[in-house]
Amino acid sequence: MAHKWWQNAVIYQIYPMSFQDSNNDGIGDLPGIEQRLPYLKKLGVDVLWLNPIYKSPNKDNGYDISDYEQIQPVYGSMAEFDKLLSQIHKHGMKLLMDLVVNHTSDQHRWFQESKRSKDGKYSDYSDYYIWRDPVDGHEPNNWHAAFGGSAWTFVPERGQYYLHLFAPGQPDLNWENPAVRESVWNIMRFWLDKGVDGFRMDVINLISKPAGLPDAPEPATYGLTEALVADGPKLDDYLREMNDKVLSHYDIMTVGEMPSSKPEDAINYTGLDKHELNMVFQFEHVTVAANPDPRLGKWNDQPVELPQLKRALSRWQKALDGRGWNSLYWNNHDQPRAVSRFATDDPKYRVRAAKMLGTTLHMMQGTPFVYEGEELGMTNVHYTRLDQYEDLEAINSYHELVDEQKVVDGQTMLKYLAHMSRDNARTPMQWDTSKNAGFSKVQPWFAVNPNYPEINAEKAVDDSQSVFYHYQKLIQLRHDSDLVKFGNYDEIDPEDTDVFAYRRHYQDQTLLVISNFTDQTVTRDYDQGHPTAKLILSNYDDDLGTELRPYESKVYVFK
Ligand code: TEU
Ligand code: CA
Repeated sequence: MAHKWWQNAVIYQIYPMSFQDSNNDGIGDLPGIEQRLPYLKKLGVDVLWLNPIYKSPNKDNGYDISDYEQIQPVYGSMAEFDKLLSQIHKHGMKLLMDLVVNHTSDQHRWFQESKRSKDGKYSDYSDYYIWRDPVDGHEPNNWHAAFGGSAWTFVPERGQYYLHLFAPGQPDLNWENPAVRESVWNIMRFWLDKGVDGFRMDVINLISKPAGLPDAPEPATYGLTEALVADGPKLDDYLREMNDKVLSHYDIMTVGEMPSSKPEDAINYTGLDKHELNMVFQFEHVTVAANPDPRLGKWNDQPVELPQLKRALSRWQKALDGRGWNSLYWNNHDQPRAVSRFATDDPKYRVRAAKMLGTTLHMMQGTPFVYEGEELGMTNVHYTRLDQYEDLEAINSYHELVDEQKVVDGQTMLKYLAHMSRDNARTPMQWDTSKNAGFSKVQPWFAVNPNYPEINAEKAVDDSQSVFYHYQKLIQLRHDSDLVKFGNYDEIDPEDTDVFAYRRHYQDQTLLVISNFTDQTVTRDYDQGHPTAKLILSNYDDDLGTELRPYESKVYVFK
């Protein structure tokens, strides 16, 4: 099977509103991204993925789109987008846009027309969304929405409920309607014909709903019952149609975000011989420490048990080897900062721990995604008050679980939010030690993490031992090595609670990756003393063989 360009690539995710403000309105923008292209080129990344930059009322920070073919004015004009795209290409990089088509904003003209009448006498958008009559005067089923409350909202003028798996301002599109699919194909062509290099597809495995919209089992977990809604009966058909009608006509890359997907689903949708998507974002390794009380869903402050984390990642490495292609990520705009969550942000160990996490992930098989600031070892903020949060998911969860349902007390919930909230990932990028970390000359839309004087890009680029240069080496290693890109995966001692170690084999070479996830010194002998073993990367500047120091992570090649 000929290799594809995206199997050699490393992707960098930019959260536009928090990346760089160029016109001092406190919000990141497209010219700001353009200013930072030299920094991204220096890091060595190949592709940039921008979170949504389309017109939006911003109820879910752009994941509620009101016009798919207009740039959100605060980010810039379409001309500034075209200039950014051409500059990205001039820098030898590519651009992925974020395709959010499971739902639109309720301010989209389609929804504004759809809600006016049941029989479509005003417009043919009446069945662009999922409308249902009340059942015994109530919601059609017991589904919870991801951001609190019921997944159904009643519209008196239409006399029906509409489905919204996320916020009421995010009505789900009715993908069973071929006109909806044609509208989506046209949106995709609009951006691809401008030269965009592909899409990250938001919750794309939720677009086909389970037949009959059955009730969720009780007790329902907090938030969206993703496992119930995901991977509906027509998903394959829709993805194949998308490929036939659009994707197969362009040399592009696609990654589908698939909450609660399983490896067999991913192989089905991304099989190297299939013609649907290229890879998926799965969630198994970022949901290993769910709260024992299902009523609390993702909200917890449990430390991650290493064997559970290893089991999740190894399962996907083994399952997709030779049959599909993994995306590799620790972080994104929905997840807390990796170094705080999976290792430690204690200043004594933070840099080593961030490098250790980078090595552990980037030496696996798949396409790595680096989230803005991860290459600096940026950390969680450790919020202590509810008024510090901006994300509707955090705020709604607090009010529903503490004030309404009284499932948990306020102090405990604040600890859970501090550990898991998406806000941790959305603080402005930390560029330098100037006011607001060089992100903006005015008060930013969201407070900068107070540790920016110690953690910022300017300091990192001036320090050859920084996390930045470690990520630069990891990216270079991937570009140069077929062993890293295409080797298979063999985990060593899955039950080891302190060390994550694995081998990769390709042709006559073997890679050995050893990571100590603890702040203790441990001893492990995986034959790293073998005469043909050559140390090619480490987060320490010497090698004590079988002795692994706190958060020590090293890579050997065996000829
Ligand atoms: O996230 C989908 C998704 O899985 C999230 O609901 C995730 O489960 C949750 O954020 C974990 O806390 C996508 C986008 O990445 C997210 O930013 C949007 O809010 C969501 O879809 C709706 O578009
Ligand atoms: Ca701005």
